[in-house]
Amino acid sequence: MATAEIQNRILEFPASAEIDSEEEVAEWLEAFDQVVDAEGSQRGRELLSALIDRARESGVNVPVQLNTPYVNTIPVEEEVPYPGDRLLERRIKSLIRWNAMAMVHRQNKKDPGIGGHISTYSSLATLLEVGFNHFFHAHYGDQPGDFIYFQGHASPGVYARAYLEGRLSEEQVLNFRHELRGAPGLPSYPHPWLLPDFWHFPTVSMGIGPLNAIYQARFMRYLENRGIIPPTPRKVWAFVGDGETDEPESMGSLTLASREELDNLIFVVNCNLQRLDGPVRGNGKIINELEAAFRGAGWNVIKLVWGSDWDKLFARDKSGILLKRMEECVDGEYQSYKAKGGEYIRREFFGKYPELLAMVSNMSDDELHRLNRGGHDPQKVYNAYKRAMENHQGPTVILAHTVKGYGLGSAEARNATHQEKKLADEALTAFRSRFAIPIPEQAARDGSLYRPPDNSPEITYMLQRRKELGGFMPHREVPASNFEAPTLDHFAESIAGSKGRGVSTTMGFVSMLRQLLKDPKIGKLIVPIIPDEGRTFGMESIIRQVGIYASQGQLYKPHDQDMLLYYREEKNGQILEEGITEAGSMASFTAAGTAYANYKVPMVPFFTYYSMFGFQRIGDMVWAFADSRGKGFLMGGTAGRTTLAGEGLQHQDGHSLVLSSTVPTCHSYDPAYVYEIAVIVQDGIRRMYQEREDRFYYITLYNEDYAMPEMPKGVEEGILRGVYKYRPAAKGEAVVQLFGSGSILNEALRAQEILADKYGVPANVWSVTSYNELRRDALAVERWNRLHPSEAEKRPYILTALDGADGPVVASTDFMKAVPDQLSPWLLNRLVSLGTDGFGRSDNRQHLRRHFEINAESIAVAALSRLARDGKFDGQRAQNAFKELGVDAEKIDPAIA
Ligand SMILES: Cc1ncc(C[n+]2csc(CCOP(=O)(O)OP(=O)(O)O)c2C)c(N)n1
Ligand SMILES: [Mg+2]
Repeated sequence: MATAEIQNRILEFPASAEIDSEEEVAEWLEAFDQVVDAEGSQRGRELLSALIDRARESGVNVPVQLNTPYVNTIPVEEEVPYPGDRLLERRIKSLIRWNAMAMVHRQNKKDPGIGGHISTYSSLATLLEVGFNHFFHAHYGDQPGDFIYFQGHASPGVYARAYLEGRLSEEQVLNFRHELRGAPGLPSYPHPWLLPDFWHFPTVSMGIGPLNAIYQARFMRYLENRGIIPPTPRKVWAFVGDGETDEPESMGSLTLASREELDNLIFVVNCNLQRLDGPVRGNGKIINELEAAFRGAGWNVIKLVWGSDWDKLFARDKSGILLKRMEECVDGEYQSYKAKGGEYIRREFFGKYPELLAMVSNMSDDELHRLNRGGHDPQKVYNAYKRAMENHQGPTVILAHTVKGYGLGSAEARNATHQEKKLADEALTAFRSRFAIPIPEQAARDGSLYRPPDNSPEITYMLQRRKELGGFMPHREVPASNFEAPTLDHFAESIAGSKGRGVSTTMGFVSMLRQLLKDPKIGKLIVPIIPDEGRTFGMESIIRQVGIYASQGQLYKPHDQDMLLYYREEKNGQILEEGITEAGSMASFTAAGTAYANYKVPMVPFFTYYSMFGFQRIGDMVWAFADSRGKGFLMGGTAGRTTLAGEGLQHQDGHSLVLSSTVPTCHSYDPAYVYEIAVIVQDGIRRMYQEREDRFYYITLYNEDYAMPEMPKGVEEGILRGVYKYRPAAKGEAVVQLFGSGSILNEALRAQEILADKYGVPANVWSVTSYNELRRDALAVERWNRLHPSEAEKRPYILTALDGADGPVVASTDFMKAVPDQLSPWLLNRLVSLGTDGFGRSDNRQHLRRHFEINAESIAVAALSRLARDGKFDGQRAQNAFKELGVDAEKIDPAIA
């Protein structure tokens, strides 16, 4: 076979005009064959590669060849025998198949439309079972375990195994997709939020698993190189759908894995040739396409195309005709072969060439149909995994050829198989027979679960295998912690104010981060993450302080080496400078923010980025982070539609706070002053790591410089809950309440002066650090009141805080009006929201704020206008104020401009 393979490879090279003699080619081939026959394929490979080098040196244009023939990468003569009990493992796998199918089937019988999937797992079963029985190491004692990213739609199979292992009760399994019945149930897919002692990684949103797996493997090395955890042989396994590779997230970071030489990373692509609607590449070959992409990206590629049944046919194939036919067929045809059966395979596949047809003349149609694919052959899978484990030159991908809906009879390899949820009675009994499930016919028709007794050979074997590999998987555990958060005293510098110097909240935050990095207790746990935006945020000093993580160290002398703040890269550098990839940075944030559970080290990530390119760009990854019970700080820099001057429409963010408000465990803040950030960060670290609450933070950072005041006394609670009175009216009882957030608080303060000085209207100014926290509190209180009508009504914090403060509330923000509008149910018609709805513009802050009607003048006239409508101020005087303050009442609405 090896010879045919190589011949084919050579013949595929474009014919050169100079080679006019077939004889000459034959001579070369013969010589080559002799070497391979005598010294093996490795020697053949070396020879070829030396020849290619020589050709290149001599200026011969050698074509780049990223594809190998459509056969297994591991030749049969290099395989080792299977170490397990094949028969027993097959029995176990059959039982898992049955229970996985039965669990989905039953739910849909009793509750039509509840959904579930059986065909993904049916194609993945062997790939997972060989792993469970021989490769996946669990975490136990001081032994670190492997990380496994399961294909989300294969969850029934993973549950079915845990059921046989005795880890999930029958009741739980019977409540698959029925989580809200007052009894333990099972979530549809891998969700640590819903099953926190089981799942580690949410994967079901296509593309998120593979991307996170790459950065997980990289973060493991980061922790090792920084001495936070000892180096370990553990692996990150990512099971990925072939259709899933369509997602840019799946393929976008492949070169990071090879650049970082992540030999702790193994991808297994389940190439069942189908996605949801139909074939992945009906007109081509997904395995070859992926082979070229992964190899081009520098991965070690193992093609696992054909099962052992084909070996004897290959052995008989002296002319290479079988391989030729395999190369000719496209995936749409391969799918049809499995969907249509043996007679069709004989006619359409083998029948194309008489020689090929003759090769299978002694085989029945049934035998032809059963000719297995690599991903369904434990021997081949074992060898591929072993090879992957032994590879120490970067990441490995195994491209495993499988059949979607394997074993599902008429649903096998059909386009509609992904959506298959219920089997007909005959299909159930056929399934029972095919996989020899020892249950009565009626039980089969009912889709009853089946678990053999604890002392059966199957259960004994599978438990023994898992014991040897360290325990059950998946299994998530959060260790006890004696983490002590730094107190607010540690943030003294941030709380003291800037003594009149103009600084931005971004600068204030960077100083705070520098202090945290120096902290003897938690400094080393801090993980600063930046996507090529460090300079924008003034982080050069941090780069100098703790260095950028570079697994190879710094192999060059940086041009700015003589400067104080040079570009410092180090093997144990602390900063993750991710380059221009918010998705990759978010994946790092996810690895770091879940390290408290996955690595048992409470890493505290701060991911600082351009706020516009956060939630709206990678919102689904943030959602998965929350599902993962991730902790840490998302710092939205260059925030605000008008504070970021000059950049215009694509950059100016006025809505990330709307988006962040949708994530249940995300706590969003929009601080105006550095001391507010200090209070939020200190309390955040305490709550997440000391109190072990599953929450994380989104904090906006602005780049406008102004004097940062010293923290007034007694404002901490207000900062954290969302609002506090910052500057009361200088004279008289305030008749208007001005709310301001972030940089726009300064406009509210200026408006307070205009109102007092020019119109004799006293106003209080409040800093609103979080409308979202105020809303959540109010909703919770309201719900309690609704559920307890006989008890004394409670009051939301926003109303308690405003006690005695009357008049309209004019809320101005650099974000959309929807942000303050979150409080409208409680402020009723008192609320006037001023915000930045609409597309941004390139201009300076003064003009931007006038355009969006959130400058001090616009705030002042909004207050007067509202007072006039309430009959508390003269209408004509209010109208005149527009002219006096230069606010154009007839200009276009910025929301539609
Ligand atoms: C981001 C995203 N888009 C769409 C879907 C819906 N979806 C679920 S499974 C699936 C097809 C999966 O095909 P493949 O990756 O080949 O997995 P297989 O089931 O074939 O193993 C799709 C489109 C999803 N889960 N996530
Ligand atoms: Mg698929």
